[in-house]
This record gives sequence, C-alpha cells and structure tokens, in this order.
Amino acid sequence: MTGDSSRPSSAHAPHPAWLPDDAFAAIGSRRVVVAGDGALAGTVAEEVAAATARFGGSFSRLEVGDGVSDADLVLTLSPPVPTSGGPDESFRLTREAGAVVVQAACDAGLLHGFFHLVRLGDDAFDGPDTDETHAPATDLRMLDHWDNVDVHPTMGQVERGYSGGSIFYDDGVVHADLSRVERYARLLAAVGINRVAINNVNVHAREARLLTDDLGDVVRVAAVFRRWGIRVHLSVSFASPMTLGGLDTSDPLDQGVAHWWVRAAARAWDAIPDFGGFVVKADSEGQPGPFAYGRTHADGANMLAAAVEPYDGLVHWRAFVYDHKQDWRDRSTDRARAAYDHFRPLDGTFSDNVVLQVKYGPMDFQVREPLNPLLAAMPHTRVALELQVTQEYTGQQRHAVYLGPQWSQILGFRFWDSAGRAGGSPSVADLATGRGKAVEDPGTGTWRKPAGGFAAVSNVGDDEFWTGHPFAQANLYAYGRLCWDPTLDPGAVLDEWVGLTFPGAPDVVGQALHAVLDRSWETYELYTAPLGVGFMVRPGHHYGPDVDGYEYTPWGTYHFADRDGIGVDRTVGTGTGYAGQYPAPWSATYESPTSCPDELLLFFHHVPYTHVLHSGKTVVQHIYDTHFDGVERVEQMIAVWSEVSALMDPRVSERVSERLAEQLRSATEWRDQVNTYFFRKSGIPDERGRTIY
Ligand code: GCW
Repeated sequence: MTGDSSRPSSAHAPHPAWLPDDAFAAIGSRRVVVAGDGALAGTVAEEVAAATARFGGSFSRLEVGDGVSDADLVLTLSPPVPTSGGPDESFRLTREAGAVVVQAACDAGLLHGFFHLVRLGDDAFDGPDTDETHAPATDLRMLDHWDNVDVHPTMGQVERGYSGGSIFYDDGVVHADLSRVERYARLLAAVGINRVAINNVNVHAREARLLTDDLGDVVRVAAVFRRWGIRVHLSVSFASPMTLGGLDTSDPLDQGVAHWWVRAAARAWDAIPDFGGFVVKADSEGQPGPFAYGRTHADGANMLAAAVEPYDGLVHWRAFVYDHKQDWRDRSTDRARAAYDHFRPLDGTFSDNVVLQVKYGPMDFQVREPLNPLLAAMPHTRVALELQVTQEYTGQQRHAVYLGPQWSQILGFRFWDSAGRAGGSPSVADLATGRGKAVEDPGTGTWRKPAGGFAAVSNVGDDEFWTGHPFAQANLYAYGRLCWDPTLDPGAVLDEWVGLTFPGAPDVVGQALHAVLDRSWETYELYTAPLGVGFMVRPGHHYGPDVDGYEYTPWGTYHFADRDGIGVDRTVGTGTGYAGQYPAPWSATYESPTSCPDELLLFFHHVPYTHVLHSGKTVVQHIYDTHFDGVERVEQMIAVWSEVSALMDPRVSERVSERLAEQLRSATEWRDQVNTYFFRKSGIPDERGRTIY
C-alpha cells in the first residue's frame, strides 16, 4: 500500500508538537546570558534571543569567563575538561538563590541543557538550590527514516509511513524548501536525538545514488541537522559497487570493491565532515549482501568499516536476517532463531566501528514478543537495540497506542535474572549503553564497551501533526527521552509531553490523556493477536485482522492453529530449539508451558485450546475475554476523550476523534474475526454466551 491511504493534507503549518511558543515563556521572561562559541552555542543564543523578544526578558551574549551580573540564567561553555573521547553532551545545572547556571564542556551539552530548562519551565527557576550533572546514557541515539526518494510502486514515499509524505523527498527529488526538516531537527534536538539516517534500509536504485551523484542533496539536509547537533547517516546498498560503480562484483573481499567503498566514503566525508556513516540491511528480504559470494556478514561489515574508519564513521549493520522463502512444514527453519543463528558465531569478529543493530524481538516489531536473545549473545560486539516508533504492527497511527510502557519494559528486561528479582545482572538498556554492571559472560569475562546505543524507525512525515495521529507524537517524544535516560518512567515522560504540547490545558485534559494512553499498548494487545503468537495482520500493508493472512505464505510467521490447538513449539525438547538460545534462567522458564509467562505462551508452545493459563482461564476463553475487553476499553477511551475534546485546539480534536472512531471500528473487526475464527476452529462456545459471529 502506498503509505497512508488517508493521507492528510500538508497544507497547514506543522503543529508545534512539544515546542509551542509558550514552552519558552519561563526562559523568555527572564534575564538570560549565553556565553561561548561553537555552532550550537549560536543555536542556543538564537533560541534565547527569540524567546526573550517574545516574552519580555533580556538577552546578552558574552565571552566565556566574562563577569556576569544581574542574570537569572547563564548558559555557558566551561573551559575544556578532559573527557574520555567522543563528543561530550553532558551539562551541569546549578541553582543558587534562584539564579540558574547551565555549564557544558561542549556546545552540544549547552544545547541539551537549554532544552532541559525548557522542559522544566518555571520549575527551573523556582526550585530549591541544586547542583546536578546530566549526561546521556549513550552517545548513539539514532532515528532511521524508511523514506524513499522516488515513490515506490508498492511502499510509497515512506515505507511503513503513516504520516503523509516524506519530510525530505517528493516523488524523486529532495524538497527545495527544507524548513520542515529544520523544525523537525529542532524537535529531535529537544528530546536528545543526535543521529538520523535519512533513507530507507531497503535501498532502491534511485536512493542508492544519494551516496554518489546526489550527495549534494545530502549535504543540504546535513547542514540543516548540524545546527541542532544531529549527524546524518545514509542507508547504502551492498551492491553499489556494481549498480553504481560498474564493477562486476560486490564481493567484500575483492580489492576493487573495497577501493570503491574507500573512495565513496572519502567523497562523503569530504562533502559532509560530520557525516555519521552507513546503515546496511544485507541478505534480508531481497536486499543484496555478502552471502552471494560465500562471505560472512562480518566480512561485509568489516570491509565497509575499514572504508569509514579514517573519519570515525560507523557501520550500523542490521541483524534482521532470515529466510523469507520458508516451507511451513520445515520446523527446523524457525524465523525466530535466524538472527542468533547467523550472528552469534560471528561474535568477536566485527571491527570496532561496526554496530550490530538488533530488533527488540526475534520476529518483527510485534505488539508482544520475547526479547531477542541475540542481544545477550554478543559480548564482544557493539550491539544497538532497534525499536519501531512507526506503528507498523501497532495500529499504524490510526490507533492510539502509547509505546513508552512497552519500551520501558524492554529496556528493563534482564536476561540473567528471573522476573521480579532485584536485578544483579545488566538490563537490556545496560547492554545497549554499556552502562550498569559489567556482564559476566561465561568464560569470557566482561562485555565490551563502547556499546551500540539505540536506533528506531521514525514515525514522521509531512503531515500537519508530524505523526498522523496527534497522540503518536508522544511515541517520538518518549523514544528520545528514553534514549537519553532509559530508566525514566514512561508515565512521567507522558506527563512531560502533555505539559509541553498542551500548555495551559486544565488538569482534566492531562488526566484524560493519561486515561486514554497509559494502558493503550495493553489495549491494542487485547484485541489483536493473542498470547504472543503475533502477526494475524493483513498481508502486504499489515493493517487490520486476517488470522490466516500469513499462515499459508513463505514468510515464517505461523501460528499453526488447527482444530485442537494453537501456537509454535519453540522448545528444545520437542520444537525448534529457539528457547535454548536464552541464557538461564529464561531458557528454562520459556521451555516449560508451566513456567512460561501467559503473554508469551503461544510464542513458545503449541497447546490445546483447553490449556489452562496462570490466570485460571483456558486459552480459548482468554481469547474471547480479551477481545471483548479490548473493544470495551476503546469505547471507554472514546468516552473519556469526548469529555475533554472541546477543550482542545479544534484541529487536534477533530483529528483525534476521527482516529478514535477508526480505532473502534478496527478493534471491533479484530474482535469479531479473531473470536469467530477460534470458535469455529475449536467448537468451544464462549462461557458467557456473548455474540460470536
Ligand atoms: O517489518 C518489516 C517491514 C519491512 C521492513 C523490514 C525491515 C524496511 O514490514 O517493510 O523493511 O521489516 O525492518 O527491514
């Protein structure tokens, strides 16, 4: 499908999202000094100048070390302090008798400090004396755009894009007017994102040329992001030496191929000195890769890594590699196993500047999956956690689904501790950031640092609200904030977003948005595929229910429902062996249907419909109950929203109401299709006698 079929008009000025003018009132009404050089200090100075002009404060620009008197706020670079390498984005915030000072060693820290104050608003000035240092959990906080330069015949301008067209491209060309990109960069900087890949990981012919003939366009885009401390990356095609360079091979061990990449990298960094590097999807879903030459993914990644190494460039190499032409009868080929099977043997063989980018689940961004065991299996590799902000499998920005709670759960998961125990071992966030306690890897000691940080697929387009559903802005906001500090509470992050985005709104609005969004991820799970089994979406565009949609296809996404039961046996004992990819205790926990958590039961086990869950319900009754509950919850969301919608900006109100109506229609469709399917398969009636068609 071509992106969003209900493509909203982009005629309106973009919604200010979490940076409306009023968000700057606290700073803008005070006496503010900005001291220091550097491009980003200049950006901060421009922001402060605009805010003080708007709200009646005063602004002066000084040299570092100049005496300051009568200022409420000083944002200043401090004399250089030795850091452990890499850009220092930290800042120190002190407040003494109401006078606030933000000090940073680098101008990037000054920018983050400035936006921290914006978030705090008046609290920044009114709070008690303080002395705090803030630093991001990782310096790799990236967003990946799946935008195509050309409109793709089936995927449209933005693959899995639900927010109109692309903010970068318009049917074959880069926009002449990049003002929307500028606004976007400002929004991203305000939540701490510092790297953006600007084209789809499925690199088609036109998009491949961004690296060569059309580098000039990338230069323009990079210049916009640079003002906001954000570095640009490109997705590249592994076949480029052939398709762009005219060589007869792309073999990573071929000297000519390696030279082609060395020259391409030299040109890229010559044109864009702060270029970030390459993102690569290889040997996956039809993309070219090293397998064609009998080479490994380490051979491929390391060859590219050598080309970008002189510039401190990175290669983000995706681990989403699996056979998409499977035979459902062949239970030895389990898509869930694939990433681990391909990459675990390569641990320790990747160059220092290769980041292995691993999706959070072993399948594909489903509403519920176990954590990808590969995240725990690469102690000598820089591993990045990949999330999906765009809601491909979570309602496509027509459904209100706040993903903060899901991500928080993912980030806090501990592979070496059973649920509930105070974690002695590292969390997923620790693995991705290199922070926290060192991991004791059996036999090899500690994990390697630096780690790979975070990456996620963006949900932004040229839609008036940026994200189609206005509430989907909260996901973009939360992703940035959780990258900066993965321990943040997603409810508190939602509070921040509400406070900034709807300034001055009465408390009832905040309460209503919490009531709608807090448990919305769980609600979506209730009315879609049950108990971790996944998919059941319509093939191709992935919106709406189709229980058997992928069951008879070669994509490896099966539920194996028959008249007796449902689920995928991924045990070591009798199934695909996937459960054995986890370290203890989870390998044992998942292996047995008795200890496997209910929400993942069908991911790991094939069970009869009469199997009794920990909740005390049978599987089939659970399916009926959750699907009825899910729709009721959407009805409640609509009721809550209707109480406050008149208090909102009418444009927001109209869009949200329209989307909620669609969510209810779609949830009802899900409920009826899923319930009917399992009633007919099992022949077991609903014990509460509700209508099942
Ligand atoms: O989830 C799948 C999507 C594809 C995507 C792929 C990937 C860019 O359906 O559209 O391709 O994942 O992550 O590479």
